[in-house]
Amino acid sequence: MMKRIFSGIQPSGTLTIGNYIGAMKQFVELQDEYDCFFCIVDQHAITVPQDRLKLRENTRSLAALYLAVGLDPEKITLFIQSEVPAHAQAGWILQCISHIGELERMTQFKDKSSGKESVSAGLLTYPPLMAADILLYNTNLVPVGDDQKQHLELTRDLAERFNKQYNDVLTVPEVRIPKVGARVMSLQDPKKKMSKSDSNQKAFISMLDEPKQIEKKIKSAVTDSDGIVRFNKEQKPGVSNLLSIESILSGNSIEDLEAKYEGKGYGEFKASVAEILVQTLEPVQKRYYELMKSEELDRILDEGAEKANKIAGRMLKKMENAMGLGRKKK
Ligand code: ATP
Ligand code: LTN
Repeated sequence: MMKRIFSGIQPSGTLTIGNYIGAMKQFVELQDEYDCFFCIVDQHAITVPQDRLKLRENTRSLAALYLAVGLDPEKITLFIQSEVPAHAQAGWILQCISHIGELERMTQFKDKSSGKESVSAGLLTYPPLMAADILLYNTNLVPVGDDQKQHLELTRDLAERFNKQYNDVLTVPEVRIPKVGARVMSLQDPKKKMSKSDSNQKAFISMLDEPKQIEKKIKSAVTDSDGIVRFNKEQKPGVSNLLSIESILSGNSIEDLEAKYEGKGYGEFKASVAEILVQTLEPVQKRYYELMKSEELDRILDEGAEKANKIAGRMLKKMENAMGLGRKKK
């Protein structure tokens, strides 16, 4: 039997090339070898305030983008988290075996709550819901960007804890992080990860940016003043970030690119980075706009929810039985 993959993306804004390189690109590469479940995690998105209409729009847009990058609905299952109630139910169960201390130690929680007077309880209990997403499907492998490593470790701990305390029903998943591009950095502050909810639009390339915007944003990307195109994450974070982007999208190694730019300035380098971005995104955008107009999208999401509900419902019953919740279910 094919091994199973699960991954999720929040509909919290238009995806960036960080999401594409760190997550979606891997998904496309893995879809032939694994039984893949990809989820639009709207319940995770509401851990911070969201506008109702924007959330709907972002959810649909994310579904279209999943397909536009080349995921084939005949091979994969695509669905919306809130349309599969077992996620919230299993999330509650896993919250009850999580310790407040371990949740408070999550760096994503610390980052998103730092400097805020008050944050939602959901921001703290975000990881057990993510663990539920994964564990409901007997997932073997979870492809994500580097920032999610800690959440995956917690997911594994929770699965092991549940199995030990109750019954051996949960599969302990492995994480898969890309070798290059696991953490695409902000164009304006290359020490920070590129994030779709950054308030500074110049900090990221959105997957729906037009060629002119892409050129402008790359031109204004922060680099340094020594004028040499060389990879050195500590001393040249801006240049290294752009080099990684070009390397992943073009398939050329960093060394080859360094040789290509030997004796050349940042102007030429940046123009070439912008060009490969435009080339990569053009066909994706074309397909995206076609999908957004079609009825195909709703059909795919309906079928996805139906399949996910069956599988997740079965695992939820097993978890409830193991814990003695309700009456015995078959
Ligand atoms: P937000 O800014 O709203 O918190 P995000 O941009 O971090 O969101 P998510 O929806 O949380 O995006 O992440 C979706 C996937 O993209 C995850 O697998 C995550 O690891 C990956 N990812 C996000 N940002 C980057 C990045 N800068 N580089 C590489 N991978 C990333
Ligand atoms: N926490 C992830 C999104 C996410 C996810 C998941 C990823 C929610 N559930 C399950 C992989 C598997 C994020 O913020 N990037």
